[in-house]
Amino acid sequence: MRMLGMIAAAMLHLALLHGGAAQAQVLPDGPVLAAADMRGGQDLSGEWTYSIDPYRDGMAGFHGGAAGTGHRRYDDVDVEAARRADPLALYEYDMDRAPRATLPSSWLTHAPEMRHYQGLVWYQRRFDVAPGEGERQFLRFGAVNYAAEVWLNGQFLGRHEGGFTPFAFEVTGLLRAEGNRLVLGVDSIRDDADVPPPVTDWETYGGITRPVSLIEVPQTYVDDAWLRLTNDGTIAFDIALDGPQSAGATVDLAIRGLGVELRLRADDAGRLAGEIAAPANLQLWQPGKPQLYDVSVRIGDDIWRDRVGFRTIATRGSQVLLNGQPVFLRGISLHEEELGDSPARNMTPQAARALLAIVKDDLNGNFVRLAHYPHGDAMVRAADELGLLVWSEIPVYWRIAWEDTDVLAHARTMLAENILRDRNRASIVIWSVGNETPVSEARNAFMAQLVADTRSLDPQRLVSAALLTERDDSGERPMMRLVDPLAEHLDVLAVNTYNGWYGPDRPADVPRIGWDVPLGRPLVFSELGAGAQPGLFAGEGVEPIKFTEEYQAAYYRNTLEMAEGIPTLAGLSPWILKDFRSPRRQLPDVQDGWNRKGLIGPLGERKLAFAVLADWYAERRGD
Ligand code: GCB
Repeated sequence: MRMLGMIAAAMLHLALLHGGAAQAQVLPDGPVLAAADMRGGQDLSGEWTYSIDPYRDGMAGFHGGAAGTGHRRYDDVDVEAARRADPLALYEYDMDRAPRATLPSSWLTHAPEMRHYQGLVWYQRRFDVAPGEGERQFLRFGAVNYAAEVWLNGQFLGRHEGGFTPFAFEVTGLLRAEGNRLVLGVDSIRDDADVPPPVTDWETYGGITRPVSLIEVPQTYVDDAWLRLTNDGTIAFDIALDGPQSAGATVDLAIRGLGVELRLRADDAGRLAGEIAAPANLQLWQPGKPQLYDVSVRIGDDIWRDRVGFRTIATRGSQVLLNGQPVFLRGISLHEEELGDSPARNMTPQAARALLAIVKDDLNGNFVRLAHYPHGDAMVRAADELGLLVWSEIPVYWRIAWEDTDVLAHARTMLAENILRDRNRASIVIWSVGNETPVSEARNAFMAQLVADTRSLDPQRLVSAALLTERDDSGERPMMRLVDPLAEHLDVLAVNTYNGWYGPDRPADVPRIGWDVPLGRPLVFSELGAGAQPGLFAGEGVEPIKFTEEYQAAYYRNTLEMAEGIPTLAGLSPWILKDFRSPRRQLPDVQDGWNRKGLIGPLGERKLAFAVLADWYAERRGD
């Protein structure tokens, strides 16, 4: 079937995508470069040099003035040659001869002395390039944790804050054929005005943790494109061009395998939007058959590509509906930490698939909560391909400076960066705006703004947040109550529950605990969990103590029994698939810097509780 091109002003969705004052304020500066990972370009992974700078001498002098020449790691200078040329030249760094490290990776594994380093680290990468005549170039960073200042050939390009979302700078005209010098000052220190705040329950993993690439495009190119199936049965699209030929440009949109070939015309701002009836031969994306289609958008010489699945997500009463059918979310939570005894947040596509395959094939899952911040492109792509539903979250976690308008602006930008990167991923069904944030007026307003932003950037997906509950012991049995005013803004109610681990209950007390939650909407246990050191057993006839595998398994059996008594429960994502590094967790010989609530250990060792959950999910398989 071939569809004729159509684009009608009446169908414009631009108001949602780019219009409106509230919207403009949250959109990140600079290019979107949607599906940047599909554009190829020059991969700047590999060998970089680095130099620690705990006193930030490269940023400022010790009396507070400008940094001195001898400390400015970003200057475009061959330090060794400069020293030889001038006997009085004084340099106290040399990025060309500094220690080497292979990126992307957190710096924790660069050298033993970097394991607990927090602060500023300078990174340099030299590279040659043959820029195409008349082409534009962008440097794109998948993520730098936490803040990055970037220089190319001695010229400052800009700063980015927030360790989990991509950013890019245009560098057209700034490159030379040989020996480009790309320098980043990467600072892992966060303060109370950051998102997340300094205190969390995971390892910080400072550094350049996701790929860096040099992307080349024609003068006018497709900066953003978003396709999705709507609940009305149409495929809707929004496209944004950038460059001198954008206004009124002719654009070709194609979906291979569906016979969709549209010739469209951009408006004066280089944007276009519209919708077509979904072709009859469309295979819906679903966990049991994660069908993806090759999509392309062409303007002149630029071809934007992505692989997109089409599905709907909605709620009806207390059910979550995927493609109109109720689905129970058989999930598990994940941090962005690869298997191994010395992880470095080096989440390659293989590492991501290894974790997700355990969820899908062994745990009988269909859902992952990617906690507590946006995970890398590799992870969400793998979820699309393997067929796992995804909860995607921003690190609005615990104690945020709710009253600070700059913090709100920052959280909104991070949210927008995450949504703009991932709107084409069928796997993502829930955007979460935060985790365990204590109720207050300022917090309620902050979170409500994030919910509103989410809905305006993506009206189709479900919005949630992991909420705190209150415990009431005044009656016959303990009651957990959800009394958070944010609940009324959410499509999916989500709570974390740790009765039987934190608090007074034994695992056996848990099934009688009651839940008092607003009805008529799906409830998800976004967390439940207990720790166990892999291989630590209480043994026969002994009451298991905390951190034994038997205790964790009993906790799971009892908590699942409690869950069975909650009529609106639509799914769960227990805490957590794999033990993960956390500096809060220092019980010797048991934790040693690891949060032990994994169902598997760091190397993939399965604990007893793994089978408890896998069996429970097997009984609830529906896809
Ligand atoms: C929570 C947090 C999570 C922690 C977990 C724990 O409620 O959301 O980040 O790691 O509890 O292990 O205590």
